[in-house]
Amino acid sequence: MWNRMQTFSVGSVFRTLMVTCTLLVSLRLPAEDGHRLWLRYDRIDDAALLAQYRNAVAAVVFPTPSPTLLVARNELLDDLESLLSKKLTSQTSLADNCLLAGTPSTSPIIAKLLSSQYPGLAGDGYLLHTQQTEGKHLLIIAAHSDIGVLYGVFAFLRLLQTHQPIQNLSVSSSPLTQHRILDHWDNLNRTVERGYAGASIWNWHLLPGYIDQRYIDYARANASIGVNGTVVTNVNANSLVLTPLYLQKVRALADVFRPYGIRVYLTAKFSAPVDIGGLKTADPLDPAVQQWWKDKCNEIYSLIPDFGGFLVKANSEGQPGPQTYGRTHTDGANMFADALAPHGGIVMWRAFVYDARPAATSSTSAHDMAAPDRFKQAYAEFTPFDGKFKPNVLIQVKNGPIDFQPREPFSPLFGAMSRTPLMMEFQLTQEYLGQGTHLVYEAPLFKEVLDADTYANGKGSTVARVIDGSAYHFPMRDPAQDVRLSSPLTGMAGVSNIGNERNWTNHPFGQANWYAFGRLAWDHTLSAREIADEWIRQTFSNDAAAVSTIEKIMMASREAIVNYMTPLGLHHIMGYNHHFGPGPWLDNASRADWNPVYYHRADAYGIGFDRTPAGSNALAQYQPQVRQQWLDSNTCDEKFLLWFHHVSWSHKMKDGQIFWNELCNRYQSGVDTVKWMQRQWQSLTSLIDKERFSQVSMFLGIQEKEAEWWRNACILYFQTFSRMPIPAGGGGPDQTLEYYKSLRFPYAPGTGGSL
Ligand code: GCV
Repeated sequence: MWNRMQTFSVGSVFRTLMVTCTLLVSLRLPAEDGHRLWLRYDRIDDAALLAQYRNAVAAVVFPTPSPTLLVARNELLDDLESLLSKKLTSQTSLADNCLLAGTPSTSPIIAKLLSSQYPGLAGDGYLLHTQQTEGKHLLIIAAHSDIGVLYGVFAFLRLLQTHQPIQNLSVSSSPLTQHRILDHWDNLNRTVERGYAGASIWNWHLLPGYIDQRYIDYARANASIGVNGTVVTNVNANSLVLTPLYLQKVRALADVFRPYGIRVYLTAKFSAPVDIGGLKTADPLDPAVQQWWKDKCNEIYSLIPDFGGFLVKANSEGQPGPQTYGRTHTDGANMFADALAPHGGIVMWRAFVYDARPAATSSTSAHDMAAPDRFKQAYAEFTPFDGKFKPNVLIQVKNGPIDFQPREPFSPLFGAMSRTPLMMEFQLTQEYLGQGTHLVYEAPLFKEVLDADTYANGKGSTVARVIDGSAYHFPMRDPAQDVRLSSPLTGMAGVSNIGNERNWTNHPFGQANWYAFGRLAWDHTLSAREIADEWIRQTFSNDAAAVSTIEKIMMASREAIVNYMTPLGLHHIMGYNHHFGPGPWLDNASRADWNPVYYHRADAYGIGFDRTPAGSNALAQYQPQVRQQWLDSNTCDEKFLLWFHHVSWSHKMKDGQIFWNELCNRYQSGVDTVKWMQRQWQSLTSLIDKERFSQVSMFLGIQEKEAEWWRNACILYFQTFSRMPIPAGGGGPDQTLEYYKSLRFPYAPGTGGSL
């Protein structure tokens, strides 16, 4: 060692010093690699506003008798320091222009304020309020619970980051759903099913000894948008996670997340008593099996006292379940419910079930167009059990009847289970929405579903009100009043789009979908545009041109992808298995309802799946008012046309065009919108940091090529049936149909090696 050190020359020491200094300097520069998400808290760049904010927060009083309040206070002080370039510490006595934060138990002023002026604020809701007390101007962040205070801190910081006035505040906000959960489809080997942002962020091999800083960053980001639960493992489950070795790892994550109000949930593989418990059966009515799950829950709660519960995919796509033993979904779900109930845990039982029979023994052959309509199966499986689930069971329903397509009508289950709490399942990861590279802002999709009227309990029974419980259980809720009545379970889940990429989601705009999910799970009355506006201001810039241009791009993006992939109600016509790219011609999957041809049904007459009484009659699963609005192909909202009708190629569309021309034009307009998005983005060169600007530019280039690919492949294929010319005006396909059919992607991401 000594000899080696002796060989250092003065020159090399100098060079080392230079490199170290350069590194230190560059580490201090605000890196825009996207890791900071919407939590950037850069110094307010408007001098007048900065002065105003500095005056408004001259002092802070923030007692911290709990880990959560400590996290909240540190968050507030650190972020104020960087936003205002002003160091504040928490003091004990009030001063003029003082920010006072806490709960009724930490401050008598807050106790009085909540009881006198905000009696309706409940649960984890928060309050931002200004008032004069003993001649002092106070800015109060308050809540009944500690986690509510943390939510309030983030809401206050959001006001500053988005340049809002804070002089006269009277804002109160309570979550409209209780369980706001990210579902990770992450495997224990760190692959992520349908993940396009690298490997899983959970480094199971190094847990519990090594706590990656990202776990803390993750918890903080989720808390900032109100997410309060995480299912850390894939619904295509692995029993191993329930073994003592792995439970220690799960415990370590739970310990990190706890101060941020985030509970950990696990996916439970139905066969676990056999896989790891040494039992011969997993029959939910077998007393030994029931006892095994009770013991397992006792073990889990002894390690993780606030464990959230289980998410279960049963009898779907090869997963075992109660039907494996001749039992029902209620038998299965209620068995878990009984084991979890003494500890306050919940069961999220998925309704994504479309024929439990394994493909090999299925009666539905690959070419069988008369095979049962997959659209109808979840309803058929679950409605007979309405009202029969234990009170700590939520049925988790995907937003549409098939599978997270660019556009789906809402799942009929939302209008058909009045005695069962239903939990929304959205997919943030873009399995069917351009995967890792397409800019698609999903809030318009989420809102379209949430705002759809199920008519389940009269007009106004929107999907959102079914989810938040108000459609059946409470009088119509006035969002302006913060009244939260006692309710059955409510919840919303988003299938995570997070991986170990430095910027979390690979595409910088994927972050917006994570953000929008959290904000809507908290308050589904927010509009997609409002959410985009606040996300852009926090993530990119408050510059007016930047905000308005990015907002326009985002708001146009979802309709664009519908148009260049699946316009006018087309669905499920993508590549087999990896779901990448177009594959409308595919017809050789092992079961009929995995084939695109089964869904579009193109023939010499026309195209589309007839779900009217003349066809599969899936429409009968909706309430009469909903059914009526989609029943007639001449009046059906054209965005759902092929979901419900087999229309002729010359069907007259509302704008007077024949269907074939409209279809081609829609494909072209999707491509045109992507080109427009590119031009808009290019106009932002000087307003966006170089790294993210060029990243998004490159992704938009890929998106343009793939949009053209979708258009070309689909139009050429459908033309073999319509036998009509492609209308003028659109770019023409530059390859043959055979070329598009020949493309193969054996290493497309997201299959996790498990498909
Ligand atoms: C986790 C679709 C996806 C599967 C996914 C499944 C589900 O079929 O392609 O990868 O499995 O939905 O939601 O369970």
